[in-house]
Amino acid sequence: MRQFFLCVCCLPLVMKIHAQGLPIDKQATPETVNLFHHLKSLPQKGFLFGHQDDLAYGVGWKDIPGRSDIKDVTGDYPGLYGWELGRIELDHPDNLDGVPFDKMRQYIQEGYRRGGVITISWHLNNPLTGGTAWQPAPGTVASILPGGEKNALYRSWLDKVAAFLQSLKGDHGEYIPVILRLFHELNGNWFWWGGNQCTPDELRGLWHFTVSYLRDTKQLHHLLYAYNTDNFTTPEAWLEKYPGDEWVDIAGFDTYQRNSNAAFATALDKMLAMLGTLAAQHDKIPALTEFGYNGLPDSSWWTGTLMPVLQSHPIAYVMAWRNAGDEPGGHHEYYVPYAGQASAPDFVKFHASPRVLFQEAATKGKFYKKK
Ligand code: BMA
Repeated sequence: MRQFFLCVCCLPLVMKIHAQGLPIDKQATPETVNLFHHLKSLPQKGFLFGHQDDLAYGVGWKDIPGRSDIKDVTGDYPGLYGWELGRIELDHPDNLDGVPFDKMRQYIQEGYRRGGVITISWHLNNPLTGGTAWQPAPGTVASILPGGEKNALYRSWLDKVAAFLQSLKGDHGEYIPVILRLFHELNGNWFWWGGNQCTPDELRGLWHFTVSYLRDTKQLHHLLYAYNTDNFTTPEAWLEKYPGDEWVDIAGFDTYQRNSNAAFATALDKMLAMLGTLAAQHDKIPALTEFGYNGLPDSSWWTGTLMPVLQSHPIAYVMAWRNAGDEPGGHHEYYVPYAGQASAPDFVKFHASPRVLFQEAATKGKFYKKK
Protein backbone atom coordinates (compact mmCIF):
# COMPACT_ATOMS: atom_id res chain seq x y z
CA MET A 1 0.00 0.00 0.00
CA ARG A 2 2.70 2.35 1.08
CA GLN A 3 4.79 1.53 -1.95
CA PHE A 4 1.79 2.19 -4.22
CA PHE A 5 1.26 5.57 -2.55
CA LEU A 6 4.89 6.54 -3.20
CA CYS A 7 4.77 5.44 -6.82
CA VAL A 8 1.71 7.51 -7.63
CA CYS A 9 3.21 10.55 -5.97
CA CYS A 10 6.45 10.25 -7.83
CA LEU A 11 4.93 9.49 -11.18
CA PRO A 12 4.62 13.06 -12.51
CA LEU A 13 8.22 13.77 -11.52
CA VAL A 14 9.50 10.55 -13.06
CA MET A 15 7.55 11.29 -16.24
CA LYS A 16 8.95 14.80 -16.36
CA ILE A 17 12.54 13.57 -16.02
CA HIS A 18 11.89 10.96 -18.68
CA ALA A 19 10.30 13.51 -21.04
CA GLN A 20 13.30 15.81 -20.64
CA GLY A 21 15.50 12.99 -21.83
CA LEU A 22 13.73 12.62 -25.18
CA PRO A 23 13.79 14.53 -28.45
CA ILE A 24 10.88 16.92 -29.06
CA ASP A 25 9.31 14.25 -31.27
CA LYS A 26 7.88 11.81 -28.75
CA GLN A 27 7.46 9.23 -31.52
CA ALA A 28 11.07 9.49 -32.69
CA THR A 29 12.49 6.24 -34.07
CA PRO A 30 14.82 4.18 -31.81
CA GLU A 31 17.88 5.23 -33.87
CA THR A 32 16.92 8.89 -33.51
CA VAL A 33 16.40 8.60 -29.75
CA ASN A 34 19.71 6.76 -29.41
CA LEU A 35 21.53 9.43 -31.41
CA PHE A 36 19.91 12.12 -29.26
CA HIS A 37 21.14 10.46 -26.06
CA HIS A 38 24.65 10.01 -27.41
CA LEU A 39 24.83 13.63 -28.57
CA LYS A 40 23.56 14.78 -25.20
CA SER A 41 26.39 13.14 -23.30
CA LEU A 42 29.04 13.67 -25.97
CA PRO A 43 30.38 17.00 -24.59
CA GLN A 44 31.79 15.10 -21.60
CA LYS A 45 34.04 13.21 -24.03
CA GLY A 46 34.64 15.73 -26.78
CA PHE A 47 33.00 16.97 -29.96
CA LEU A 48 32.36 15.54 -33.40
CA PHE A 49 34.09 17.24 -36.30
CA GLY A 50 31.82 17.79 -39.29
CA HIS A 51 32.16 19.11 -42.81
CA GLN A 52 29.62 20.33 -45.36
CA ASP A 53 29.45 18.39 -48.66
CA ASP A 54 32.56 16.43 -47.63
CA LEU A 55 32.04 13.41 -49.89
CA ALA A 56 30.71 15.27 -52.93
CA TYR A 57 33.69 17.46 -53.82
CA GLY A 58 36.77 19.21 -52.50
CA VAL A 59 39.40 21.64 -53.69
CA GLY A 60 40.21 20.66 -57.27
CA TRP A 61 38.00 17.52 -57.49
CA LYS A 62 34.39 16.49 -57.72
CA ASP A 63 32.45 13.24 -57.51
CA ILE A 64 35.28 10.76 -56.89
CA PRO A 65 33.96 7.73 -54.96
CA GLY A 66 35.43 7.48 -51.46
CA ARG A 67 37.30 10.76 -51.69
CA SER A 68 37.20 13.51 -49.08
CA ASP A 69 39.64 16.37 -48.45
CA ILE A 70 39.59 15.48 -44.76
CA LYS A 71 40.41 11.84 -45.55
CA ASP A 72 43.21 12.93 -47.91
CA VAL A 73 44.81 14.89 -45.06
CA THR A 74 44.11 12.76 -41.96
CA GLY A 75 43.30 9.28 -43.26
CA ASP A 76 39.94 9.59 -41.48
CA TYR A 77 36.53 10.89 -42.60
CA PRO A 78 34.63 13.50 -40.59
CA GLY A 79 32.33 12.31 -37.81
CA LEU A 80 29.45 14.45 -39.04
CA TYR A 81 28.33 15.28 -42.57
CA GLY A 82 26.43 18.40 -43.60
CA TRP A 83 24.18 18.47 -46.69
CA GLU A 84 22.00 21.12 -48.26
CA LEU A 85 18.54 20.92 -49.87
CA GLY A 86 18.34 24.31 -51.64
CA ARG A 87 16.50 23.89 -55.02
CA ILE A 88 14.75 20.68 -54.03
CA GLU A 89 11.67 22.89 -53.78
CA LEU A 90 12.03 23.61 -57.50
CA ASP A 91 12.23 19.94 -58.49
CA HIS A 92 15.78 20.62 -59.62
CA PRO A 93 17.92 17.44 -59.92
CA ASP A 94 20.93 19.24 -58.35
CA ASN A 95 21.10 21.40 -55.24
CA LEU A 96 22.22 25.02 -55.41
CA ASP A 97 25.86 24.00 -55.07
CA GLY A 98 25.71 21.43 -57.87
CA VAL A 99 25.26 18.28 -55.77
CA PRO A 100 22.74 15.91 -57.43
CA PHE A 101 20.07 14.87 -54.92
CA ASP A 102 20.39 11.24 -56.03
CA LYS A 103 24.09 11.28 -55.22
CA MET A 104 23.43 13.14 -51.97
CA ARG A 105 21.17 10.29 -50.83
CA GLN A 106 24.02 7.83 -51.49
CA TYR A 107 26.58 9.99 -49.69
CA ILE A 108 24.24 10.23 -46.71
CA GLN A 109 23.81 6.45 -46.66
CA GLU A 110 27.58 6.02 -46.94
CA GLY A 111 28.32 8.31 -43.98
CA TYR A 112 25.57 6.76 -41.87
CA ARG A 113 26.78 3.24 -42.66
CA ARG A 114 30.14 4.23 -41.19
CA GLY A 115 28.42 5.50 -38.05
CA GLY A 116 28.61 9.21 -38.93
CA VAL A 117 25.99 11.82 -38.05
CA ILE A 118 23.95 13.64 -40.71
CA THR A 119 22.79 17.25 -40.62
CA ILE A 120 20.85 19.05 -43.37
CA SER A 121 20.24 22.73 -44.08
CA TRP A 122 17.87 24.29 -46.63
CA HIS A 123 18.56 27.62 -48.36
CA LEU A 124 15.09 27.61 -49.84
CA ASN A 125 14.08 30.21 -52.39
CA ASN A 126 11.91 33.13 -51.43
CA PRO A 127 8.40 31.66 -51.77
CA LEU A 128 6.78 35.08 -52.18
CA THR A 129 8.96 36.51 -54.93
CA GLY A 130 10.66 33.46 -56.47
CA GLY A 131 14.05 35.03 -55.69
CA THR A 132 16.80 33.20 -53.85
CA ALA A 133 17.11 32.69 -50.09
CA TRP A 134 19.32 35.81 -50.07
CA GLN A 135 16.61 38.03 -51.56
CA PRO A 136 14.42 39.17 -48.69
CA ALA A 137 11.09 40.88 -49.33
CA PRO A 138 8.67 42.40 -46.84
CA GLY A 139 5.85 40.04 -45.86
CA THR A 140 7.51 36.80 -47.03
CA VAL A 141 7.24 34.95 -43.72
CA ALA A 142 3.66 36.14 -43.15
CA SER A 143 2.73 34.98 -46.66
CA ILE A 144 3.61 31.34 -45.94
CA LEU A 145 1.99 31.06 -42.51
CA PRO A 146 -1.42 29.34 -42.36
CA GLY A 147 -3.93 31.66 -44.03
CA GLY A 148 -1.20 33.36 -46.08
CA GLU A 149 -1.31 33.53 -49.87
CA LYS A 150 1.77 31.31 -50.23
CA ASN A 151 1.02 28.76 -47.51
CA ALA A 152 -0.10 26.13 -50.03
CA LEU A 153 3.09 26.68 -52.06
CA TYR A 154 5.21 26.37 -48.93
CA ARG A 155 3.41 23.15 -47.97
CA SER A 156 4.12 21.75 -51.43
CA TRP A 157 7.81 22.56 -50.91
CA LEU A 158 7.77 20.82 -47.53
CA ASP A 159 6.22 17.77 -49.26
CA LYS A 160 9.30 17.61 -51.48
CA VAL A 161 11.65 17.92 -48.52
CA ALA A 162 9.66 15.22 -46.70
CA ALA A 163 9.87 12.89 -49.72
CA PHE A 164 13.65 13.25 -49.81
CA LEU A 165 13.97 12.71 -46.06
CA GLN A 166 11.72 9.66 -46.31
CA SER A 167 14.00 8.19 -48.96
CA LEU A 168 16.95 8.14 -46.53
CA LYS A 169 17.12 4.59 -45.30
CA GLY A 170 19.82 2.37 -43.85
CA ASP A 171 20.62 -1.21 -44.82
CA HIS A 172 17.85 -2.63 -42.65
CA GLY A 173 15.16 -0.33 -43.99
CA GLU A 174 15.40 1.97 -40.95
CA TYR A 175 15.19 5.73 -41.47
CA ILE A 176 18.53 7.52 -41.19
CA PRO A 177 18.30 10.11 -38.40
CA VAL A 178 18.87 13.67 -39.60
CA ILE A 179 19.55 16.87 -37.69
CA LEU A 180 17.44 19.38 -39.61
CA ARG A 181 18.89 22.88 -39.37
CA LEU A 182 15.92 25.08 -40.17
CA PHE A 183 16.04 28.83 -40.90
CA HIS A 184 19.66 29.12 -39.85
CA GLU A 185 21.42 32.43 -39.07
CA LEU A 186 18.00 33.89 -38.37
CA ASN A 187 19.37 36.94 -36.57
CA GLY A 188 21.22 38.13 -39.69
CA ASN A 189 19.55 40.28 -42.33
CA TRP A 190 20.66 38.33 -45.41
CA PHE A 191 17.98 35.63 -45.65
CA TRP A 192 14.26 36.25 -46.22
CA TRP A 193 13.53 34.62 -42.84
CA GLY A 194 16.22 36.62 -41.02
CA GLY A 195 16.70 39.74 -38.90
CA ASN A 196 14.18 42.49 -39.47
CA GLN A 197 12.49 40.70 -42.34
CA CYS A 198 9.91 39.27 -39.91
CA THR A 199 8.84 39.67 -36.29
CA PRO A 200 9.93 37.17 -33.64
CA ASP A 201 6.34 35.91 -33.44
CA GLU A 202 6.18 35.38 -37.19
CA LEU A 203 9.42 33.38 -37.12
CA ARG A 204 8.20 31.32 -34.19
CA GLY A 205 4.93 30.71 -36.04
CA LEU A 206 6.87 29.57 -39.10
CA TRP A 207 9.04 27.27 -37.01
CA HIS A 208 6.03 25.72 -35.23
CA PHE A 209 4.16 25.28 -38.51
CA THR A 210 7.17 23.67 -40.22
CA VAL A 211 7.97 21.24 -37.41
CA SER A 212 4.29 20.30 -36.99
CA TYR A 213 3.92 19.77 -40.72
CA LEU A 214 6.95 17.49 -41.01
CA ARG A 215 6.42 15.62 -37.76
CA ASP A 216 2.63 15.43 -37.36
CA THR A 217 1.22 15.80 -40.88
CA LYS A 218 3.96 14.02 -42.82
CA GLN A 219 4.72 11.69 -39.89
CA LEU A 220 8.51 11.98 -40.15
CA HIS A 221 9.99 10.63 -36.94
CA HIS A 222 13.68 10.50 -37.75
CA LEU A 223 14.46 14.18 -37.29
CA LEU A 224 16.17 16.24 -34.61
CA TYR A 225 15.67 19.99 -34.93
CA ALA A 226 18.56 22.48 -34.66
CA TYR A 227 17.95 26.17 -33.91
CA ASN A 228 20.90 28.34 -34.80
CA THR A 229 21.69 32.02 -34.96
CA ASP A 230 24.67 33.76 -36.50
CA ASN A 231 27.11 35.70 -34.24
CA PHE A 232 25.36 37.08 -31.14
CA THR A 233 26.47 39.27 -28.26
CA THR A 234 23.96 38.54 -25.48
CA PRO A 235 21.84 35.57 -24.38
CA GLU A 236 18.75 37.72 -25.02
CA ALA A 237 19.78 38.22 -28.63
CA TRP A 238 20.18 34.46 -29.12
CA LEU A 239 16.75 33.90 -27.53
CA GLU A 240 14.93 36.64 -29.42
CA LYS A 241 13.31 34.28 -31.92
CA TYR A 242 13.78 31.02 -30.01
CA PRO A 243 10.75 28.86 -30.82
CA GLY A 244 10.49 27.33 -27.31
CA ASP A 245 11.85 24.27 -25.54
CA GLU A 246 9.23 21.93 -27.01
CA TRP A 247 10.32 22.84 -30.52
CA VAL A 248 14.11 22.51 -30.48
CA ASP A 249 16.59 19.68 -29.83
CA ILE A 250 19.91 21.33 -30.64
CA ALA A 251 21.07 24.84 -29.80
CA GLY A 252 23.77 26.48 -31.87
CA PHE A 253 25.23 29.35 -33.81
CA ASP A 254 27.35 29.93 -36.93
CA THR A 255 30.53 31.99 -36.97
CA TYR A 256 33.37 32.77 -39.39
CA GLN A 257 36.78 34.30 -38.81
CA ARG A 258 37.00 37.56 -40.74
CA ASN A 259 39.57 39.40 -38.59
CA SER A 260 42.55 38.58 -36.35
CA ASN A 261 43.01 35.27 -34.56
CA ALA A 262 42.76 37.02 -31.21
CA ALA A 263 39.51 38.82 -32.04
CA PHE A 264 37.98 35.63 -33.40
CA ALA A 265 39.07 33.54 -30.41
CA THR A 266 37.74 36.10 -27.93
CA ALA A 267 34.36 36.36 -29.65
CA LEU A 268 34.06 32.57 -30.08
CA ASP A 269 34.95 32.00 -26.44
CA LYS A 270 32.24 34.44 -25.29
CA MET A 271 29.60 32.94 -27.57
CA LEU A 272 30.41 29.35 -26.57
CA ALA A 273 30.24 30.32 -22.89
CA MET A 274 26.79 31.87 -23.44
CA LEU A 275 25.66 28.92 -25.54
CA GLY A 276 26.80 26.46 -22.86
CA THR A 277 24.68 28.26 -20.27
CA LEU A 278 21.68 28.58 -22.58
CA ALA A 279 21.85 24.92 -23.58
CA ALA A 280 22.03 23.84 -19.92
CA GLN A 281 19.15 26.14 -18.92
CA HIS A 282 16.95 24.92 -21.77
CA ASP A 283 18.16 21.32 -21.65
CA LYS A 284 19.39 21.37 -25.28
CA ILE A 285 22.40 19.92 -27.06
CA PRO A 286 25.02 22.65 -27.73
CA ALA A 287 26.69 22.73 -31.17
CA LEU A 288 28.79 25.02 -33.36
CA THR A 289 26.54 24.44 -36.35
CA GLU A 290 28.74 26.14 -38.97
CA PHE A 291 32.16 27.77 -38.82
CA GLY A 292 35.23 28.52 -40.86
CA TYR A 293 38.22 30.62 -41.74
CA ASN A 294 38.16 30.89 -45.51
CA GLY A 295 41.40 29.87 -47.21
CA LEU A 296 43.09 28.96 -43.90
CA PRO A 297 46.01 31.36 -44.30
CA ASP A 298 47.42 30.62 -40.82
CA SER A 299 49.32 27.32 -40.82
CA SER A 300 48.77 26.75 -37.07
CA TRP A 301 45.16 27.95 -36.83
CA TRP A 302 43.67 24.60 -35.78
CA THR A 303 45.77 23.98 -32.68
CA GLY A 304 46.85 27.58 -32.09
CA THR A 305 43.53 29.43 -32.33
CA LEU A 306 40.53 27.12 -32.63
CA MET A 307 41.31 24.20 -30.32
CA PRO A 308 42.18 26.20 -27.19
CA VAL A 309 38.72 27.77 -27.33
CA LEU A 310 36.73 24.69 -28.32
CA GLN A 311 38.25 22.48 -25.67
CA SER A 312 37.12 24.63 -22.79
CA HIS A 313 33.37 24.48 -23.58
CA PRO A 314 30.69 21.82 -23.64
CA ILE A 315 29.85 21.18 -27.26
CA ALA A 316 28.54 18.09 -29.11
CA TYR A 317 29.73 18.93 -32.61
CA VAL A 318 31.30 21.58 -34.82
CA MET A 319 30.83 21.76 -38.59
CA ALA A 320 33.21 23.42 -41.04
CA TRP A 321 31.61 24.86 -44.18
CA ARG A 322 32.20 23.59 -47.69
CA ASN A 323 35.41 23.17 -49.72
CA ALA A 324 34.05 24.72 -52.90
CA GLY A 325 37.54 25.59 -54.18
CA ASP A 326 37.80 28.15 -56.96
CA GLU A 327 34.66 30.16 -57.65
CA PRO A 328 33.73 32.66 -60.35
CA GLY A 329 35.35 36.09 -60.10
CA GLY A 330 38.70 34.76 -58.85
CA HIS A 331 37.29 33.91 -55.40
CA HIS A 332 37.94 30.71 -53.55
CA GLU A 333 36.09 29.09 -50.71
CA TYR A 334 37.37 26.30 -48.44
CA TYR A 335 37.34 25.75 -44.70
CA VAL A 336 39.24 22.51 -44.15
CA PRO A 337 42.71 21.84 -45.60
CA TYR A 338 43.26 19.72 -48.68
CA ALA A 339 46.46 17.68 -49.16
CA GLY A 340 49.35 20.14 -49.43
CA GLN A 341 47.43 23.15 -48.03
CA ALA A 342 49.40 25.27 -45.52
CA SER A 343 47.39 24.23 -42.46
CA ALA A 344 47.27 20.48 -43.32
CA PRO A 345 50.06 19.38 -40.88
CA ASP A 346 48.40 21.34 -38.08
CA PHE A 347 45.03 19.79 -38.93
CA VAL A 348 46.65 16.36 -38.49
CA LYS A 349 47.70 17.43 -34.97
CA PHE A 350 44.18 18.74 -34.30
CA HIS A 351 42.77 15.41 -35.52
CA ALA A 352 45.03 13.57 -33.06
CA SER A 353 43.49 15.30 -30.04
CA PRO A 354 41.42 12.77 -28.09
CA ARG A 355 38.67 15.38 -27.71
CA VAL A 356 38.11 15.80 -31.46
CA LEU A 357 35.97 12.98 -32.82
CA PHE A 358 36.20 12.07 -36.49
CA GLN A 359 34.76 9.04 -38.26
CA GLU A 360 36.79 6.38 -36.47
CA ALA A 361 35.65 7.70 -33.09
CA ALA A 362 32.07 8.03 -34.37
CA THR A 363 32.07 4.40 -35.52
CA LYS A 364 33.30 3.29 -32.11
CA GLY A 365 30.69 5.48 -30.44
CA LYS A 366 27.81 3.42 -32.01
CA PHE A 367 25.51 6.44 -31.91
CA TYR A 368 22.52 4.61 -33.33
CA LYS A 369 22.58 1.89 -30.66
CA LYS A 370 21.16 2.26 -27.19
CA LYS A 371 23.58 3.85 -24.74
C1 BMA B 1 27.32 29.99 -48.81
C2 BMA B 1 28.41 29.81 -49.85
C3 BMA B 1 27.73 29.67 -51.20
C4 BMA B 1 26.71 28.54 -51.15
C5 BMA B 1 25.74 28.73 -50.00
C6 BMA B 1 24.74 27.60 -49.84
O1 BMA B 1 27.87 30.17 -47.56
O2 BMA B 1 29.15 28.65 -49.59
O3 BMA B 1 28.72 29.39 -52.17
O4 BMA B 1 25.98 28.48 -52.36
O5 BMA B 1 26.46 28.88 -48.81
O6 BMA B 1 25.34 26.37 -49.60
